[in-house]
Amino acid sequence: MSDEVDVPEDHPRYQSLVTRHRIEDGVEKGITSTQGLIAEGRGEAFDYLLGEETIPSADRAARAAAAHFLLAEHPVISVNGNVAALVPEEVVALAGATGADIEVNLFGRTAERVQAIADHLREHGATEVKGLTADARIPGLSHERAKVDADGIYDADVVLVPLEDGDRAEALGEMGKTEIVIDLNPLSRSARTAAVPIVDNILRALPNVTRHARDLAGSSREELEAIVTEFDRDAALEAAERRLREGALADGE
Ligand code: PTJ
Repeated sequence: MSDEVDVPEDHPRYQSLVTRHRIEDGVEKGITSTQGLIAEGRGEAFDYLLGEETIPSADRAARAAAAHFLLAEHPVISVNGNVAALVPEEVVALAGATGADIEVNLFGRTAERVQAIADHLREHGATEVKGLTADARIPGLSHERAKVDADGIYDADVVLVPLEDGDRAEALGEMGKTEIVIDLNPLSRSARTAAVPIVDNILRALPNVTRHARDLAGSSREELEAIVTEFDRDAALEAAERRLREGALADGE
């Protein structure tokens, strides 16, 4: 990543500066919305409090997410402007490891931005990107995020929805879909709605889910189902909140 930005890798804020640069670049390329800059700032603050590391409960959540992906008939990874700017290759890698579809779904949807994101994902190795047809609607949602592909998110049984506000997460839950959320804020409505909330930076969380999926690829349905059943979402949210409020020593995580 050193060629991305003119900051030495031993700079104490290197990762954060690279991340900011990717988001800025995303805005310049018409991929990320200006709202996305605000979301990034919010995420950074939470990550700082988490200690900028994957806490054990987030790792358990990533493993449960991988098990859900492998059990699913039709898993879909939903991509917005921040996700596309930050982790395009990692989205493609997770789709490859789990057979998931990739679908662009935006709060600030414009035809140009959907196209720019689809092109960007293809430049990073995606073969098929959904979300351009938008021929179905998620019931109960009035804004642009309701627009989905009939053979994509609308048809999915498991959906990964990273970095977004809560009402689509709720509406997808009401459609009976299993939702996996990646969000650094354990108090957010989307994290609280998810079957599997992964409270971690997407930069760490996505490769971690892929690693677990590769590791679990040879497991039986029974083994995968046991991982899903054993995962305790409330305990994961509580552990993350404790870490934010009290730090690493207090929570034993
Ligand atoms: O591209 P669009 O038009 O679909 O818009 C996308 C944004 C992100 C602007 C939109 O979904 C939005 O406004 O989101 P919010 O309500 O700001 O929520 C974003 C959540 O993601 C917040 O809880 C942040 O803490 C969290 N977040 C931000 N960056 C990261 C993150 N979580 C994990 N990893 C990050 N890098």
